[in-house]
Amino acid sequence: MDRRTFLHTAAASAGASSVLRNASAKDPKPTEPSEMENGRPVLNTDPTAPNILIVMADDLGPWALGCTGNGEIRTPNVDSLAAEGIRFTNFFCASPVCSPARASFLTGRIPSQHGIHDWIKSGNISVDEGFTWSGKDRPVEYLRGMDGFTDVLARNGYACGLSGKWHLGDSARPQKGYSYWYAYALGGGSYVDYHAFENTPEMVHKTQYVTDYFTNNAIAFLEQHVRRDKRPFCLSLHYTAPHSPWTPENHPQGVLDMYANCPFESVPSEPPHPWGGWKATPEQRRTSLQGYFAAVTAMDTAVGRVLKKLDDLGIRKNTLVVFLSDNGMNMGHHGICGKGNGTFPLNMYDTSVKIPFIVSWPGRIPRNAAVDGLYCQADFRPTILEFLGFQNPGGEKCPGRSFAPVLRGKPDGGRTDVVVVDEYGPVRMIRDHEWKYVHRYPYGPHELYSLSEDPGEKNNRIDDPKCRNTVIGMRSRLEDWFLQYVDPSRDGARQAVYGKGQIDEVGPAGKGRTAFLAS
Ligand SMILES: [Ca+2]
Repeated sequence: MDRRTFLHTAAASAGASSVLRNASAKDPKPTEPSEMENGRPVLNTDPTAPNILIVMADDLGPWALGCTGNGEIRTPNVDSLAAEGIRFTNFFCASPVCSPARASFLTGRIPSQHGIHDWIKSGNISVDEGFTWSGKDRPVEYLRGMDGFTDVLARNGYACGLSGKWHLGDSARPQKGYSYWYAYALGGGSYVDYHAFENTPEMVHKTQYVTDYFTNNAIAFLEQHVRRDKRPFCLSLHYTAPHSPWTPENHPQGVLDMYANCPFESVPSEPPHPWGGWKATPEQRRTSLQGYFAAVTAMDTAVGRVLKKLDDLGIRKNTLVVFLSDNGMNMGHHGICGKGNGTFPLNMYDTSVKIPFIVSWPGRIPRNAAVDGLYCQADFRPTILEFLGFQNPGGEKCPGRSFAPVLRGKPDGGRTDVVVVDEYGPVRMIRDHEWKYVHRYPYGPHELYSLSEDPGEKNNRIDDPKCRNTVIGMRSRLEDWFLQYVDPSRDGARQAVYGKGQIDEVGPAGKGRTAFLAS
């Protein structure tokens, strides 16, 4: 079972067509890989085409970082990224669960455009043994035919590498322009007993602490790259931390010990939510929080290793670093353990939909800045492509809006009437600075919160006569917005998404097969 050969052949998916940069920027100038020059590393020093490092955490709520005010958790390296860059205080996932959010970040499409509406339970890998969550499994390339921003980067001369979690189907196959593919086989699981792909379709069994494994592969990419390749790179380092499991055998004792006496006063302990909330004993709560905090700190230490490697290789000054999570997380907030699917009906609390988002490029973008504008993952693709001077093919059909001016230290002129929209199957949310409205198709229950008066979202005003016009107005904006962008064949409002996993494609591609599990 350690090693298994697959029948299908991995193939890089970078397309051949060229993409023009915006007229205001320089012409496309893909460069070819080259050998070391006189035994010294060949470094990309072109400030108009910086290297990009994307560090994505898994289920990391913004509340679980020192730089957001948590005095109990230790995250000095992420805190230093924030201190030397921009921290976004109102950044939202496109859907509060792993796979849909990751797909939206990559493609700029909302779930009702890309068709991934729940965490992918089946379609990750090809195995006959029943060791996956769904028993036997076969690969499904859920984003087949859709461009990621990494495809655009690859076509414009970037070397793209992935180390870590993929969780968008067919994990053995390099996709979306990545030519270095060290992918975690499933979406999550044990930190010390798991499978991965190491640039080949042959799966390997690993027992190294997974956070260190991803980090080592990321560092290997950096070392290999500067030895032989002067092209800019985009390295996606996707941790599974701090996603469960949080039991002691999954994390290093040394980092667990750091929290042995932690009171965990930074995390609310609320009565179990009526929709299937967290019924933990005090001992279970402590074990889970200790493991969660340990997973965060171990990841932070690993991030520090990667940043030091950038320094040691002399490339930090020309590398844009982005740190984010795929979705938010409740660890007792609202009496929930989990994110959007921590309850049923699925929830859209800020703790589920708000994510940490930090961008750092010392000397090039503002430092120690906090930006409170409303942004979401679908904005990243247009932002990074505009920032680099590339066109965004298909962008006009997607809702994302570039916030590249913010990275340049300029006021962000648009979005005075900001709308951030989230969706998880038939549950949709619209939010501005003042109000949040949640609509559940077709029967409800619906919710309305005054975020200025009730930031904890405790008082549902949906039936308050004083709020009738607010409900009507926000519902209308929500429906208009989705009508503008939804692909009817992939419309989440029509899908019975339970938060228990997606096992097949939706719409015509699924040919009538069941796509979502109910239990
Ligand atoms: Ca996640």
